[in-house]
Amino acid sequence: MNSIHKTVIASLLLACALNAQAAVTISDAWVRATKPGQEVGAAYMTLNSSDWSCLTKVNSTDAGAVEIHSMSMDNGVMKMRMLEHLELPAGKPVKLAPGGFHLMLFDLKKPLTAGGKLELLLTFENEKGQTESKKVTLPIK
Ligand SMILES: [Cu+2]
Repeated sequence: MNSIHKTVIASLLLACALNAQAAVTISDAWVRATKPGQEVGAAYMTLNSSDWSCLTKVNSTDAGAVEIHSMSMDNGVMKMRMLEHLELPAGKPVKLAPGGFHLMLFDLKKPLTAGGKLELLLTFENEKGQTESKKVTLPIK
């Protein structure tokens, strides 16, 4: 292989690396059905990012606001805390599940009825500060 070929291949590989966004896989996403009159809901899922990234923002057209929360036991009392962002280590799944991390939906515009669906827009930011938004449809359970 001559050096021109090598240069072409090297620049192609570089272009691929630059185009590669942190690929975040979203699985097991679901949202809990609300009781009548309840205006707050919670959504759960597993996030797996190929490269280090952060979940920085969540939006829904069906909720006034969506916050990222953590939950932990403090002297036998469950405590929730709002997080500015949720860190996703490279290749390590982060589970949002009852009793732990969750997305809290405020000012729900409609009741979340079991069997229905809810759409969320998740925004991720990678190490370089590039953002990427992903739409997720969650079954209501
Ligand atoms: Cu919460």
